[in-house]
Amino acid sequence: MIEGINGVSSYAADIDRANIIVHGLSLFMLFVVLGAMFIFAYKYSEKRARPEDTKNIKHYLPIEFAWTIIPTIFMMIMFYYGLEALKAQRTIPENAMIVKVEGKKWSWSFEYSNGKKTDILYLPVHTDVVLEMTAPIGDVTHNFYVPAFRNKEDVVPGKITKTWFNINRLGTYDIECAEYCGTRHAYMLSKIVAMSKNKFDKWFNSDSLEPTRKVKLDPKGLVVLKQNGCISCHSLEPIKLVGPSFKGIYNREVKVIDSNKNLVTMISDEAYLKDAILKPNKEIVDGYMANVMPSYENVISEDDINEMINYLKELK
Ligand SMILES: [Cu+2]
Repeated sequence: MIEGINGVSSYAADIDRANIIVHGLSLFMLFVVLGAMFIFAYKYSEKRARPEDTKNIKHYLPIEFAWTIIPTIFMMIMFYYGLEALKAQRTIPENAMIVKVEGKKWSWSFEYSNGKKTDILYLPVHTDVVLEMTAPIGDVTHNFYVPAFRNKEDVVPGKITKTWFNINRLGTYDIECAEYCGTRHAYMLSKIVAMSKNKFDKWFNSDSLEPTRKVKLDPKGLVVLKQNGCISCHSLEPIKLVGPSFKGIYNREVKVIDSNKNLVTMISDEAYLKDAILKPNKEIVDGYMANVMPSYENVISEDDINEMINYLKELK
């Protein structure tokens, strides 16, 4: 079964029902109209009927009532089920678990009430979860979309939007960005891992960033890179994405365009890397675009930046 065919949130069934009713009635109407069109085109074609054979009917009240009242009833049915589904999806429950979401070009990050930060959203099943979502000022509008939950909500710079769901089945579900947001929009992906309440609580109260102990823990520097969405634009492999690859980035010669628009050669030492994180538009590596990367000044702590650079040094 393709993941997400069966809805797994508490309101997915309402959305699916509205969807089937709207499409079902629309298809029915389409066949009625097209059917009548083909029957009349055949019956009254030039070969089969002359104009004088046909009575000149100016008005036929019963059919005028029928084609006004029946579609109106259909519209009201669609409206009713659509509204019910929308209400279920848009009524944010009280006393829910809250997770802060940040969507930026081009990654998602999640922050829990105890300060834990992850790039995958770990959640308990059978629990109301409210997401408080935003994007950094200067970024663009994104859209938090979990197909399996039938949920979709804009994520707007400088504004908090909310969405909620209650997951009713264990599993792993895709998060996508549903608002075109630039070069790496199609790769702005993450996952929701729905776990039992016990497992979630244990993880929530632990120091671990990943709930499965079996997995080898990432080095601190890599955790910081993931949490801040760095690797959605800078590959850990020797691949050119929106930004240069991280592989072998330390201590090599780089041709950059400096602030006076001159092409100069620099050595990517510690100071250079730090500058590239805090003032990304000061020097632009030749062949890349300016004003794509946001500054991480006051976003990533000094310690974390050092951990990142230590990690990059090892990535030969
Ligand atoms: Cu996006």
